[in-house]
Amino acid sequence: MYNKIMPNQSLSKIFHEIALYLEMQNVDFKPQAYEKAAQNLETLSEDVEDVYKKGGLEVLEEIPGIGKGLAEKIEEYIKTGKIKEYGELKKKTPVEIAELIAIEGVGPKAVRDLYKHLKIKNLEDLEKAAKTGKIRELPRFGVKSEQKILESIEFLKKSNNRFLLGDIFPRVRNIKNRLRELKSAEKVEACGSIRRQKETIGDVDFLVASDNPKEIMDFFVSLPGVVKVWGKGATKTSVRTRNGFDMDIRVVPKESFGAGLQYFTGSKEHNIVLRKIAIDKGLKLSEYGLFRGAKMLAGETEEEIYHLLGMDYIEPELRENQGEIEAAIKSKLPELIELSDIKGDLHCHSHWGADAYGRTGKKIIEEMAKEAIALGYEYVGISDHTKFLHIEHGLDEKQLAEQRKYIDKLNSKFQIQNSKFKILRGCEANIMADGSIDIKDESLAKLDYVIAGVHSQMKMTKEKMTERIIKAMKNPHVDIISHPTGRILKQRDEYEIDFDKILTVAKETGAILEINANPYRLDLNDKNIRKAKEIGIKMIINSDAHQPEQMRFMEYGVSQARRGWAGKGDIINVWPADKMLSMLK
Ligand code: DGT
Ligand code: CA
Ligand code: CA
Repeated sequence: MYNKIMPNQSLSKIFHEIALYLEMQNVDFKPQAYEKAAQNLETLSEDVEDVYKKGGLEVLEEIPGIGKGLAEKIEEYIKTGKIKEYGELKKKTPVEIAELIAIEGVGPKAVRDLYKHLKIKNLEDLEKAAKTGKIRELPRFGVKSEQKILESIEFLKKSNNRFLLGDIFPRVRNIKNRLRELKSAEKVEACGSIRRQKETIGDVDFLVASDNPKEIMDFFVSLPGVVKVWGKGATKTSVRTRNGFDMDIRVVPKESFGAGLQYFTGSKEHNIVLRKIAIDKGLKLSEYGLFRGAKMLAGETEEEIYHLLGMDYIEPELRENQGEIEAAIKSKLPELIELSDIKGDLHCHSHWGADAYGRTGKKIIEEMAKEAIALGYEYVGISDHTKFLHIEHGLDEKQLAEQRKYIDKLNSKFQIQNSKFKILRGCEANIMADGSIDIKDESLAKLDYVIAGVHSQMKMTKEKMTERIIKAMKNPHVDIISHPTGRILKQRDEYEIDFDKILTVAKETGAILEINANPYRLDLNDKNIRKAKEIGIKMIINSDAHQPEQMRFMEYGVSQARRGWAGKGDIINVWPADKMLSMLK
C-alpha cells in the first residue's frame, strides 16, 4: 500500500508524531531533529521514494535536515511500510497526539498525564473528562485549565471544516508542480480561496488547460494522499485527501483558461457583480469566456476579460467585492506590496540562554542571519522574549546586554566580508497587565528597536485591554506592537479591544503595528490592515520565526497585507535598515 501513495506526506506525519512522543518523554534534541525532518519532507518537491531508489541512503542524507539515523528510518519505511520506533511509541501511549495538542494549553506532556491518569486518547475523551470535571482534579491542572480546554474544543468545532492557509499552501504548491510536469497540462493554477490567499481554506480548486482531460483526471485521482474519489468526470473531478481536505479539479480548453481562472478564483460575491456588469454591456460572462451572443470576445487571459468589462485587472487577493471593482473602473486600485519588496524581518527568536533545538542561541542567530541572506534580505532582527515570560526563557537586562554584544561581534564579521548585511538588536518585551514593560528603560534604550506584545492575562475588559496596549504604545522606547489583537486561528478570538482607539493612538505616537505572518496568527488580519492603511498607520510584516525555516512564513504576512490593500508605502520593512530604523520613534 505504501508504495502507491507518495510517502513524503505520511512520513512527515509520522516524524511529526515521533517528535511529539519524544517531547512527551522529555527527550532532548531528538524531537527537534524529527520535527525539522517532518517539515522538510512536507515541502520536498521530489518523491522521497524516488530519491531513495535513485541514490539510496547516501542521497537521502542530502535532503536538508536528514542525517544518517533519519535516512535509515526513511529506508525502513520505504522497505516495510512502517517505522518500528513509531509503532512502539504509539503502543506505549496509544493517543491521537496530533489531534490533542491542537487544543490550546495542551502540550505533549499534558497529553501524557491525561492518558496516564484518565486514559484520555482523543478529543472525544478529553471533552467528556472536561465536562464531567475530572481534569481539574489532576496535578498541574485546575478549574481554569479545564475551562480553557472546553473553550478551545468549542472553538475548534466551530472552525473545524476550514484549514489554515499555511498548512495547505505548501501541499498545493507541491501538487501544482507535479501537475505542471504532465505533458498534456498546458497551464495549471490553484484557484478559489487559495489563490485569493484567504487565511483559511474550505477546499482546494485546481484549474488545468488541456485537450486531454482523461490523462489529467487519471493522474489527479492517483495522486499520493488521495483517499476517496467523490466524483470523476471529463471536466470536473473531486477527491478527499488523507489530511481531511477536499480538492476539486477542472479541465478547460486553453482558449478558456483565463475565463476559468477568473470564475473559479472567485470570490462568488466578486463574480456576481462582474457578471452583472457584463449583462449591462449586453455581454455574457461564464467560466468559458466573455461572449456577445455566440461570439467569444475573450477567454484566454483574465486581463482581457477585465479590460473588456471596462476596468483594470484586479489582483486575486482583492476579489472579495469590497470596493475593488469600483476602484478598478476608476483606475484607482492600489499598487500592492510584493514578497520581493521585503528587505528584512525584525521578529525572530533565538531562544538565547535556552539552547532550544539542541543549538545555542548564538548558533541560531547565525542560522537566522544565513536564512535571511538566502531570502535576499539586508537585515534580520533578533527579538527574544523578555524576563516576565519564564517558560519561554525570557531574557533579563543582563542577558540582553550579552546578546547585544555577541551580535555586534557577528556584525563586524559581516563588515570584514564587505557585506551590507546586518543583524539588528531588539527584543519582544512583555506588556504587563498595567501596560508597563518588563525591562528597564535604560536597557531598552540600548537596543536598535523594541517590539512589545501581550503574552499573559488576555482576558480583560475591553476598556482595560485597550488602555493596556495604549500605555505600551505611549512608552517612548516601544517601537512596534506585536500581534496586536492576539487571536490564534482555530484556537482563540481576538482580545476585547477598541481597535479604532488603538489606531488613533498609533497614529499619534508613531507606534508601528505588526502584521504577524505566523499562519496561526496572521494578526493584524486583512480587515484590520485595511483599516490601519486607511488612516495612514505604518505597519511591519514579521515572521515571528522560532526556528530559521519559519522565516519563510513571511509570504503569508505579505499576502494578508495585499488582501488589506497595502502597498510599499504602508510597510516599513520594504526599506533598507537605516531608513527603516529612522521610521521608528
Ligand atoms: P472556500 O473553498 O470555502 O475556501 O472558498 P472558495 O472561494 O474557494 O469557494 P469554492 O471552492 O466553493 O468555489 C470556488 C470558486 O468558484 C468561488 O470562489 C467562485 C466560484 N463559484 C463557486 N460557486 C459559485 C456560484 O454559485 N456562483 C459564482 N458566481 N461563482 C461560484
Ligand atoms: Ca475552494
Ligand atoms: Ca471547491
